[in-house]
Amino acid sequence: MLSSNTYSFRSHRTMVKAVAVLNSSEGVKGTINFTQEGDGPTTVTGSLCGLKPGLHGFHVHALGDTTNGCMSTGPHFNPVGKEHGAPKDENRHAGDLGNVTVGDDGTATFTIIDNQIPLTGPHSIVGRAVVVHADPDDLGKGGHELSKTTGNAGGRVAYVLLVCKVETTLLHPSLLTNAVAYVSSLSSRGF
Ligand SMILES: [Cu+2]
Ligand SMILES: [Zn+2]
Repeated sequence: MLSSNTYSFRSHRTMVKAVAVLNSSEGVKGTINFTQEGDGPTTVTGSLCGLKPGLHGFHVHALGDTTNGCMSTGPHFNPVGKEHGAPKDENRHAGDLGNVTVGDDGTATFTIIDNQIPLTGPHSIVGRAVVVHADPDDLGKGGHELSKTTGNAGGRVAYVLLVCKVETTLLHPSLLTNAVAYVSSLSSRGF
């Protein structure tokens, strides 16, 4: 007989994806994809164009409200009441993703892997806004009066909502092994 322990089909992980499409009156365009597997980190991959070369502050802001353009997206997403900081800092807003680097051709492609921007649960960033700023984020260390709240990253040049959340259930690799074992056990018994 097959034991339920040996052929457990309970283990699976959920893959959640979200996409943000940037479009601004200043001509900034781009697409940013977010992927999270299970309760692991979120991988952010993006490409942007139409920005001036150099560093640009890149954050998740708290509100998905764009009735007043970038300004109504609220402050940096900060569900646990911390100060502004760098992505690797212990003391940072969840929405602090640092800077994106734009090349001389005005484009940027980047990958960010981060533990504080889940796509599910109470601190999910889905439905909030992604904002690209005119200036570099000083990561809380610039000594400016705005360093500890916004990184003094200047105007908000583009924003988007995180939309189109898609969940798919991934088969855990061990399931495949179990399935193969199950099939071979059937055939060995003459099925
Ligand atoms: Cu911002
Ligand atoms: Zn911040």
